[in-house]
Amino acid sequence: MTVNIGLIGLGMIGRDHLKRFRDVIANANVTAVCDINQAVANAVAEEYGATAFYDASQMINSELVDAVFICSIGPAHKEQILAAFNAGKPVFCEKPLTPTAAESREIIQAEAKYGKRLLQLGFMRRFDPGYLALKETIDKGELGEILLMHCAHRNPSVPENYTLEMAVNDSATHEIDIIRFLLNENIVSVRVDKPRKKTSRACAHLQDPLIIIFETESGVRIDDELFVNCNYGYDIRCEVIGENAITALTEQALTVTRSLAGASRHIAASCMERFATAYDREVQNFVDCINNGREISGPSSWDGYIVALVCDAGLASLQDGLKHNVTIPSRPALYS
Ligand code: NAD
Ligand code: ISE
Repeated sequence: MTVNIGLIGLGMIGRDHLKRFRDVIANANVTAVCDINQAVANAVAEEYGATAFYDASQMINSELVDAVFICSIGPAHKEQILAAFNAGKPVFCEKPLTPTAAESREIIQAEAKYGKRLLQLGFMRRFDPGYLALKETIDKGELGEILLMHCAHRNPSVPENYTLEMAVNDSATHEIDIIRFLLNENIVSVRVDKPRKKTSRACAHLQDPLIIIFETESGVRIDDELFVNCNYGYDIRCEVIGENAITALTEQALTVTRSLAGASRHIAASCMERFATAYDREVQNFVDCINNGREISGPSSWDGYIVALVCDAGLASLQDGLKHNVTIPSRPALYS
């Protein structure tokens, strides 16, 4: 069977996923595309042989669409997810689930009312071979008791409309999710530290870099460097410090070049390059669940809700510099 996909939001990641559906993903076809920018919707529809829509709810309810793929901006997610749930259609949504935990809670309630999982969230790092290898090492107990983690999230640059808050609820969201995934426990406190020095490359409204300190239920302390104008490339780092051993993501390049300049490795230029395999796998998982009649799997609305709770605390800390605790509600059976 071929799943007919309706894709909403034809910006940077939306177009990357469109190419993926065309070139990589099996058993799916993008039949409809939607963007509030009508010129963009028309041009992309023509390029991909899809039907153009300018209103998400019309596209979601169209017979052309079996499943909904949301790549619009965060503030538009809630309404589009709820429309897909109302139509009983499976939905893949790019992170964040929603910009606030209160909105995410509405999604949890709506999915619970439906009675089974309908949503996969775009936390693609859970499909990345490097992070999966880290998780395997941790789960085997090779490190002993985990004590610390050091993370870095470096982007070469960000556009002018990237706000200080986005360092927490757009970029650090990825670490917040992957920390829970790797350590099998929740984050219980957050503190955002604003170093006195900032890069001259950042816009005036940004403090860049930032350091975020997380603590988990068992007391693992994690520092996350958010440096979104690092200039040299898209560089994601993660080192886990255990009592017996230490493990870390390696450089992602598969080769080393030796020359008169010394030994060098290629560094990815963007998330699309760094996480290409992870994106391919997460999207194929979504399509396969639908095709095989399985309940949707992978990162859930619940994961998105918990991340949003941590982000809310992070945003509060961004204001006052203090440590903010996160209270984690008990997990409904639907997400066990
Ligand atoms: P973008 O600004 O490049 O594109 C967003 C598109 O959505 C624009 O074309 C805009 O016109 C359209 N849009 C906005 N509101 C809409 C609405 N109500 N209905 C239909 N279309 C609408 O943004 P982007 O960088 O592509 O990011 C999109 C989403 O993907 C965000 O949630 C972002 O956090 C996420 N994202 C995830 C990753 C990842 O690594 N998983 C990477 C980049 C972006
Ligand atoms: C962007 O939205 C992403 O999700 C990227 O993966 C992340 O690295 C970047 O900082 C975000 O702005």
